[in-house]
Amino acid sequence: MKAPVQSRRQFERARHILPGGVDSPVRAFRSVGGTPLFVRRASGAILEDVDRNRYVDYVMSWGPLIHGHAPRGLVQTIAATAKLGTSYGAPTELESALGERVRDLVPSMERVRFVSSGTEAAMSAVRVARAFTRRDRIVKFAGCYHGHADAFLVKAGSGATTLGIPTSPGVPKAVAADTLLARYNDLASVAKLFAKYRTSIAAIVVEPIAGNMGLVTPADGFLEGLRELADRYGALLVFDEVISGFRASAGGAQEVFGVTPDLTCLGKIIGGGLPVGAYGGREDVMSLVAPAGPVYQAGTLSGNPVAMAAGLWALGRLTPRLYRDLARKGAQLAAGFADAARAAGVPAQVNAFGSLVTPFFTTKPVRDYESALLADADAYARFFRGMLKRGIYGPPSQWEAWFLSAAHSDAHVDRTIAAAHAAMKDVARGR
Ligand code: KE4
Repeated sequence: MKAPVQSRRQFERARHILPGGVDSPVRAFRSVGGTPLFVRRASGAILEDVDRNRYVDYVMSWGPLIHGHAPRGLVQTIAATAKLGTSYGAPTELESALGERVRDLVPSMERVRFVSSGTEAAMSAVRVARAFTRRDRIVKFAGCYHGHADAFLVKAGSGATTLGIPTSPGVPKAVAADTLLARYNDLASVAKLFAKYRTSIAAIVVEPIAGNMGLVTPADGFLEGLRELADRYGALLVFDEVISGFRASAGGAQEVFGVTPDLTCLGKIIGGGLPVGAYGGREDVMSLVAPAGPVYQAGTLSGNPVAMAAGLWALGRLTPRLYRDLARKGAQLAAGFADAARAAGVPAQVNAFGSLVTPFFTTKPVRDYESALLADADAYARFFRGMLKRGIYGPPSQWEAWFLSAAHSDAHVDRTIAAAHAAMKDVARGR
């Protein structure tokens, strides 16, 4: 790998206009050290930085690129659609087509509203849940991340945890007070909140497969238990499937685990790499959303035609073979990380689900935020740097997931595992 000379230069320039030199905090390499790599281009599984270094990429734009970077057909679709116009602020049939495709894949989404990010999807879903139930409180889980809307920046995962600000300044106390915190995979912690707040809770909001404290999968019965508690107290169950949607399976985590939420939030894959989020669910709930109902939510670029076309391309290629291959390669990568850690005598727990993997540098199983926070972030940083210098670009944070795509070949995975054996030795040596 060549020294990041150009990245350093571009980062220096960026810091004079962009807070922290980036447009999203987790990109800043704060917890792994070194200069964030500025990207020149990417194709398939390969990312090239401005110093012409090439890496096997496992950030993959944090999840949207299940088909890899810039597949030819996707680029052609985007170009062809853009030639007709890039945005109208008026309805197009592309929105209905993508909405119908989403409902085919996720039948609980009887009605869908497109927005431009996962944050917008989650904040809007909570607003309509509050309106439908006429209640204000919500339950979220420590370590889960649902975007940066005020209500969610309480013990939030992802970049908020990475930067050590899980509860953000600027969130009014009154807002935070309506956000009740439970422990992931701990139904008793949720039951306790309902016992206390009973019918003042509008919704339980949960990542059915958690990706923002690093990867944590739901314990047996956890999601079913949330469904039962929501029903018992008349609250809505909101699945934030921004990561797991179309990734855990074509129908998301709700299809895998057979638990049906009242509302679902989507993002990432749904836009094929362009800015799309969506929320939707029961028709009686979504009928409250303006202009059908009184719950206001709007967006200049919501349902953008180019983004809709990209989403249709991406959701049109979610074949059983794709998920079989992703699961095989994900399992291979997870086993490779575990073998490499064992061989180097480095304590590690590797969590995996399909094409999502997180190596936690800790001796104890990671099943919630508390156990995730026990992971050694410095050891992860050494692993990250060891992989980077060997041409593997992983997420620059212990509390994120590694994402595979259809473009990751067996050779890419083998190369990654070989690099992991060397990088784990760096970790062991404390380098
Ligand atoms: P966006 O607003 O970033 O599109 O989506 C927010 C969001 C909502 N829900 C879940 C489960 C999410 O994972 C996210 C965003 N994920 C992070 C990565 N873990 C985005 C990366 C970033 O913040 O730069």
